[in-house]
Amino acid sequence: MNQGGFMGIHILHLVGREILDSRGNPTLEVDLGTAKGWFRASVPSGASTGSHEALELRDRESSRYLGKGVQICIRHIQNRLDPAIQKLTFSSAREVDQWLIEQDGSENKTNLGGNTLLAVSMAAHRAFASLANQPLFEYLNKTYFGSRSMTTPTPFMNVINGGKHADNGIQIQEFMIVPHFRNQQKSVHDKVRAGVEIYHHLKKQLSQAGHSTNVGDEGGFAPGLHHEHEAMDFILEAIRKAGYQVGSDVGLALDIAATEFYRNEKYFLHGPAEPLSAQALCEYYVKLLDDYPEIMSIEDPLAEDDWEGWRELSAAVKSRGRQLFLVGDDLLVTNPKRLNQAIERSACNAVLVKMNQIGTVSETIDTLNLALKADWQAIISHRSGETEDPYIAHLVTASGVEWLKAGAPCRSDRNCKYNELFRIYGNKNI
Ligand code: 2PG
Ligand code: MG
Repeated sequence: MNQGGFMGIHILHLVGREILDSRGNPTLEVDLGTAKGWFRASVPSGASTGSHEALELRDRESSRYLGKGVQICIRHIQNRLDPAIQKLTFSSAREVDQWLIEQDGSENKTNLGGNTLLAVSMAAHRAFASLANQPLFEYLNKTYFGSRSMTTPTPFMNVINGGKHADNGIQIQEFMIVPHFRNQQKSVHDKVRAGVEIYHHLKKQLSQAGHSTNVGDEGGFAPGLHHEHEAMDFILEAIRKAGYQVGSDVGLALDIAATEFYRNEKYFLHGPAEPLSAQALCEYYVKLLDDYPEIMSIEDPLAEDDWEGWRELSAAVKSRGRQLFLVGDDLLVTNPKRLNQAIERSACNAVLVKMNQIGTVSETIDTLNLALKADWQAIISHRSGETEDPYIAHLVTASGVEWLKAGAPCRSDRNCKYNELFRIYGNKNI
């Protein structure tokens, strides 16, 4: 950055405010003021968070929003960041991120909070995009991805919720449909449409079978099913009923979120009566993959620090020649150090990318680029607690990555991401 430099952006103001996320919890929104106008961004919040994520700073005052207020972030913005930033001019959004990281000065954003830093970082990128007269996706693409060519995004839509995102007794957190249309050229509109049609068929079937069609945190249904097979069978039937081919048109993806049921080196996938060792759990997955060949992706099948379990599953899948995305979410927390470790140990082959796990836009993209360089798959992801900010639709477009995990096509906190894709891709039918 340069003091009073001639090029770049002079940030005149930073204003933080508390808004509500999709779960009715407070979260942070920032307005960043420049001579060109105001730029706004808000941050999401997870429920099944990895312990290695950047710190999400909250007030912890139980008398206010049950301790979840973010007034402390607002004070950091008002008292520390805003007065300091007004003296500076930045020539790139990455410079703003570097400055934010220095202001925090900790390994895991524990001083100012990953949520504080991310909100400012996101807004700063919007400001720089505007300065360049570019939509956000184009600015991110040119700045960070060497103008890597676009790929039509394919949604991972979470249509049945369990685990921490629902109260229905299923341990697996997410059952997703992936309308990838492997052998056909389809637009993003067609892909999202397929997901919507399957979602509505699923609702009809669940209802006809006497199940609740109430939805969980990410808009997927949360029926009181007893076993994961039941959930998958309902979904496969819905895909067929909607007129799509299971496997070649639409695949299945699971987020096990296994850290949530891991205690004392045992996995309680099927409740307290059936503790499973990592090895037994891996055998279970191998059988599941045989029984359901349409599963194309499994996220967090093992706990966040069970490196040996991950390596074992990865080797078992590879030795069977099974094509599968083994996705690290809580394991990797969008952190380049953990990603490098996973690459060295062959722990998995895909990374879930969540901006608030690491705390700035440029660091998020550095991790993503590291994964792409290692020929890994990457999935750009929302959080279970979301806002109406459709930022991730721009990030997935900019990166040229195909996969966007953004929840069921239900509730505006999820649909705003799909709607933004419709705007970005317009009538281009790409
Ligand atoms: C996940 C996410 C998003 P959360 O585990 O992948 O689906 O959930 O935001 O609660 O961590
Ligand atoms: Mg996950």
